[in-house]
Amino acid sequence: MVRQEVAGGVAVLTLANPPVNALGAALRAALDGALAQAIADASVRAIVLAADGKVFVGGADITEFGKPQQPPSLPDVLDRLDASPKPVVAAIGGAALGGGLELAMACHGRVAAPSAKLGLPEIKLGIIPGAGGTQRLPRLIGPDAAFAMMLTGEPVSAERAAALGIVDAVVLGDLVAAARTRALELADSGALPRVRDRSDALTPEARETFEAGAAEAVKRDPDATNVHALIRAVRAGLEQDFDAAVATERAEFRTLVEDPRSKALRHAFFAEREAARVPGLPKDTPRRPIQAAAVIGAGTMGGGIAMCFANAGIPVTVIETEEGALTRGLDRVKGLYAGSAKRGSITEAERDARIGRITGAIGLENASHFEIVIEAAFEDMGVKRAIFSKLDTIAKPGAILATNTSYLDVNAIAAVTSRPQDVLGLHFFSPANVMRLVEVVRADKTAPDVLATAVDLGKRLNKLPVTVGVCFGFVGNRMLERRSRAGERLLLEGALPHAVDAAVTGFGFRMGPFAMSDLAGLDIGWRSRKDFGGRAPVADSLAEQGRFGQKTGRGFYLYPDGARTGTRDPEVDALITRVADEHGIARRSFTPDEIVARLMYPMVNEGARILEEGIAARPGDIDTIWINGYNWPAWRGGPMHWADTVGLRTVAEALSRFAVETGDDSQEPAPLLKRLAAEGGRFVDWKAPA
Ligand code: 3H9
Repeated sequence: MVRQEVAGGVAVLTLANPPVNALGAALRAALDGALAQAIADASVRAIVLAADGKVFVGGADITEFGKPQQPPSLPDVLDRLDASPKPVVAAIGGAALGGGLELAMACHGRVAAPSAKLGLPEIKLGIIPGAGGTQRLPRLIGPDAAFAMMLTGEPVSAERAAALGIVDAVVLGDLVAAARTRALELADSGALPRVRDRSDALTPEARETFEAGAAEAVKRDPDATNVHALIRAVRAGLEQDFDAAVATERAEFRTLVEDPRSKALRHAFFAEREAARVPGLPKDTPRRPIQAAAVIGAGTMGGGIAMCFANAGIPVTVIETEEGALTRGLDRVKGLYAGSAKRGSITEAERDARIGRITGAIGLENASHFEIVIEAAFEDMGVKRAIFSKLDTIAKPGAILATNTSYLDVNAIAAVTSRPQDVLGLHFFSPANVMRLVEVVRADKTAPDVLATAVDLGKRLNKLPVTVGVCFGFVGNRMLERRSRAGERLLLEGALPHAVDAAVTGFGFRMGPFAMSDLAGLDIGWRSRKDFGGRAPVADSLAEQGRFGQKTGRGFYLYPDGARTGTRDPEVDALITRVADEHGIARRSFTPDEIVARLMYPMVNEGARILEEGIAARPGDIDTIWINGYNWPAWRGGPMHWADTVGLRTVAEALSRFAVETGDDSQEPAPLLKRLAAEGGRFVDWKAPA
């Protein structure tokens, strides 16, 4: 796991623990042993720490968290590294994250390749650095800059790391050779610069800026236990000696690892990675090459999807039926790129390059020479079938034909073509250029190589592709429909929109369902219910009055003078009471917990049905979809993980009660949920029948 080569007085220790050199017990032991050997070897004057692969070290091994710790611990290994009488220089060739950066900071020197990225992303896993990171980083770059970096968890580039003082130099050529040179220089000079001994960056100004940043962070997210712990750990470094402060950090880290938030975030981390693997689709499934794409429709979705391709360096042609719509669509895209360049998130050259990859064309016949065509036209079966039957005659043989439908039957769309094996759904989320989630909808006849190509393409577009089966609304919207239905029912039973929204934001969503409806436009749901059936008496009454939400200044809330946040409208409250009376529904008050249960348990129930039907392969896929497409709070791990934490018996019993209270039999627990509840089981342990 650690290769050792000694030459010219330098021992080069190379970590080799694919895929990301995570510092699991075996690697820690191997590193500890290799270090001890190099220190004991009289022919060795200096040591270089390098790593195989694209990643230097991806951090501690997250799979070990929550399990009994196997020695040696990472802090112990780093203590011995730090105390080495011979200088150790880290050669950082790729990402040095979490424990990886902590390892590098315990060395006496650090050089990095230009492509390296350095960061302490622990906060994203609900924890804080636990191997000296909260102490060494402030000593290197000041508590203010270190706190800011640890608070976002975002890595910095090698160049930025050098400017901040995290690495000594960025090396263009042979990294290990440069590290050797640096290590020998240190050995010659007799210097053993240890980060723990430094205090020059702990200036009064930096302390003050840190405290101001800490106060702001707490105000933004008062319930984030790990933010509070991070602040205490950094502060300890300013008030206590290094060893005492490291002990404080370690105690905070240990507590956080057991925190339900961290468990949920770790579940989300692994679920996201597992989602990329499609059961039954062998790794070596052939892929179809994709060099350029066509997108049909220059609306908001079409434009956003085209941007995804342009951003990933893939030329894309947007096809419309008439000049006006095309120009409007392309102008909107250009406007978005101009905005990004103005904000500094891309350079002007990058803006021009991206715009340059998007061309427009009028007429479907222009889709003839692309390897993939994505239809993003109006959400109407007639429209989609007409497009696909025409595409069937136009597209070149082997082209992948994808629909961006968010609800419709992809099998029925595929059936109008003579090549259903080439057809699948690619459900992007709005705004498509921003949202990471893509539901890859595998239709009955989709060929394995088409599916594998689509999943790969999703990754190439920097998206999170999750494969789902065909049903109305797929995974995300099908479950959302359950929540919407429950929300309407709650209104009629006595909870007002603001109370429902407050319960949902209190749960951790950024927005409640009614504020969300107002933002999206009430006309959308209203029209779709007209097309597909279903009644939402309150939302429909509002829409019938032309109250479409923010865009008309009135919806569930009022938006006077273009306000972005709504205020309560007594007229809406009165309307709700009237509709409830008409339906003979008795009204009562609901606690926030009751509201959350009423809204979320039916979603979990639908999730159970989705699993039973094989629409989603794993509970984690459902969680990944909800976290990345619908703003489900990641620290609650997604609806299925959350249901496990609530207890499936509690959920099932409540659903049976809701079925009686609402007179809606579909609220009865699904067979899978019922069975797991009876067995004391959890979704996380559920496996699809082979
Ligand atoms: C920490 O360090 C705590 C310390 O402060 C204190 C300790 C005392 N552990 O993402 P990918 C797996 S906390 C275990 O697809 P990429 C991953 O599950 C840690 N496994 O690759 C996947 O497995 P599979 C702080 C890990 O090239 C495979 O590696 N560090 C770990 O797109 C490939 O992963 C972080 O939070 C891990 N640490 O991206 C960094 N990391 O193939 C977390 C990855 O079976 N990692 N795996 O599905 C990442 O951000 C990315 O993996 C990385 C590579 C950027 C490194």
